[in-house]
Amino acid sequence: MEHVPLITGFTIMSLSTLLIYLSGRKKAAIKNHVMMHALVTFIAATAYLAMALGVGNYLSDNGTTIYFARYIDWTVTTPILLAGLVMIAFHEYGPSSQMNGYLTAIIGLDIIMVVTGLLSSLADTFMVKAIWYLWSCMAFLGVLFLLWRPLRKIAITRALTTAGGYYKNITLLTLVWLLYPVVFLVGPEGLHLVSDAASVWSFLVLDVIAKVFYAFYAARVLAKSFQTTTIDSTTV
Ligand code: RET
Repeated sequence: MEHVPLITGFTIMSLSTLLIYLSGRKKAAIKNHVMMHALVTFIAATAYLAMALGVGNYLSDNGTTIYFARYIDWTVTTPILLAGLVMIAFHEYGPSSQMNGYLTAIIGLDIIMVVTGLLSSLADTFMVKAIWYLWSCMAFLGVLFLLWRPLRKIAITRALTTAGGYYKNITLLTLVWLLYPVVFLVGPEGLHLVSDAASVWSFLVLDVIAKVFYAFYAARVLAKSFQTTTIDSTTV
C-alpha cells in the first residue's frame, strides 16, 4: 500500500473541492457545472481516504493490490463528467429535451468500461485479463465515438453558444482519458512493467488533470461561451 501518494491525493482532492466550490458558487450561469465538478473531487477525496486507510484494498494471489475504491470512484465520477458534456451539447434544445437517449447510452458504455476494467484487474490468467481489457476498450471507444460524432454534430448545429466550449472540453477530456488504459496496462494490474508506487502516482497525476484542472478549464471555457459576468447568486 502506498501511503504517501494516497494521502497526497486525499489532500489535493479535499482542498480542490473547496476551491472549485468557492470559485464558482456565485457564477449563476455555470453553477450547475461547478457543483458537478466539486462533487467529482469530493468523491475522489473520499476514495483516496479509503485507499489510504486500507479499506477495500485487496491483495490478490499474485501480490497485486487492487484498489476497489478507485473503481467505485470512477463508476460514479466519470458519468458525472460525461453528463456535463451531454448537457452542453444539448444546451439550446430547451428543458423538454430528452437528450435523445444519448445520456443513457454514454453513461451505460462508461459504466461497462469501468466495471470490465475491474474484472480485468481481478482476472488470474493472461487470457481472461486480456479479454476483459479489450472489452473495456471497446466500451471506451463507444464513449469517444458518441462524444466526437453525434454529440459534436448536435453541439455544432444546435447549441450555438456552447459549441466551441464543447469542442475544447472533449479535446482535453479525450487526451487525458486515453492515458488511463495505458497506465493500467503497464501497471501491476496489467503487464506489471512498473511498480505499484509508480502506478498510484501516475493515476494521481491523471486524476488531478481529469478532475481538478478540467474543472477550472471547463468553467473558464463555459463562462466565456456564455459571456457571463459574475452575478451574485442571492439576487437570482
Ligand atoms: C481502464 C482499464 C481497462 C481499459 C480502459 C480503462 C479506462 C479507464 C478510464 C478511466 C477514466 C477515469 C477518470 C476519472 C476521473 O474522474 C478501466 C483503466 C479503457 C478512461 C477520468
